[in-house]
Amino acid sequence: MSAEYLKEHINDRFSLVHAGNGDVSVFADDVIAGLRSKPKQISPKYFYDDKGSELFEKICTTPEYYVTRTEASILKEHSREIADANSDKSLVVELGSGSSIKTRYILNAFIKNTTPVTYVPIDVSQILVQSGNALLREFEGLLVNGIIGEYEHALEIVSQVYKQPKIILFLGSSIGNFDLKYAEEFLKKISACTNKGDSLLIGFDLVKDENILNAAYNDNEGVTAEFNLNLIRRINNEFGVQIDENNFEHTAFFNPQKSRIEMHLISKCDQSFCLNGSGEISFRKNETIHTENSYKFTGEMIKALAESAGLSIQNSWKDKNNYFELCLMGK
Ligand code: AVI
Repeated sequence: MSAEYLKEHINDRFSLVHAGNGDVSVFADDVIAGLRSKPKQISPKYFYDDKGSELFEKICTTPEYYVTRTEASILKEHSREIADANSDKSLVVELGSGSSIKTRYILNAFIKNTTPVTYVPIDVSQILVQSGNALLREFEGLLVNGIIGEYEHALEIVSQVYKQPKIILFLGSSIGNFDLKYAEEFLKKISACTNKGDSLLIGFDLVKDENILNAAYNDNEGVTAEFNLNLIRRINNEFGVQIDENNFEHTAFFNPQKSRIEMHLISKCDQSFCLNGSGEISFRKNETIHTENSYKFTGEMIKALAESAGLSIQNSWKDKNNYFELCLMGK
């Protein structure tokens, strides 16, 4: 493992690697560049500071956000079959593990086939520490080797460190937050990190009734709005400024031409501020910061994506409403 990665030994069954990225200066440069671009935009990866990760977990429990519970129902029903199709593997890597709640179905099924199972959760947030400890209390036959950092760096570490057969999980339709070109590139990166016989289990949120989609990103309790507005709070914290978050409003809507939910922060008034001597950044009333896309997939889109990365779909499962599809891919 290269020296830039700092390994922390938590206990005999739990270690953490800090991939040494995601520093404040990268955030600052990206935010300034994004707010200077036209239209203004900030990458959704910046939602996930500790507060943002907590809010995302809360979104997953809102009645409108069907994504998590639907995928969980598929995992609950098919984890045994997935583990049996991968009975040669005792290494489970997960990109964007968060609280690892849904992953429990998979870990449980793998541990029934073989122990110990090594679980490598990858996340940008410290949430990993808490969720890793909780998993260790629950599963005796588990070792946790977490990686805190961004996906690309973490995949490099996975390639360097782990040579045994593995299954990589990329759940929650997180692939939908990449633009389609980058989704292809990213699948290629995952593919490059796999050997023949390795598997990728990946979730895709499917195109459906627009009302259901729009409600999922505009929950009544306002958790998604708070998640979106947390970006302003993060900018305030990390730049030491005081932009009034009440001057922005959350909006999210399905764009059928692009097959995606778009999330924006709308400026409620003309306003301007400076960030780190960036010069003035100004907003007209109703101008927006585009903060997230969440693509919704068709079977054709999934197939094309897999093919472009040189992966084949070995099996796939949907829920009874056809809201979500979980695909097992391999080389
Ligand atoms: C993480 N990701 C798949 C979520 C989504 O549905 O695109 C993020 C999210 N944004 C608003 N609500 C949930």
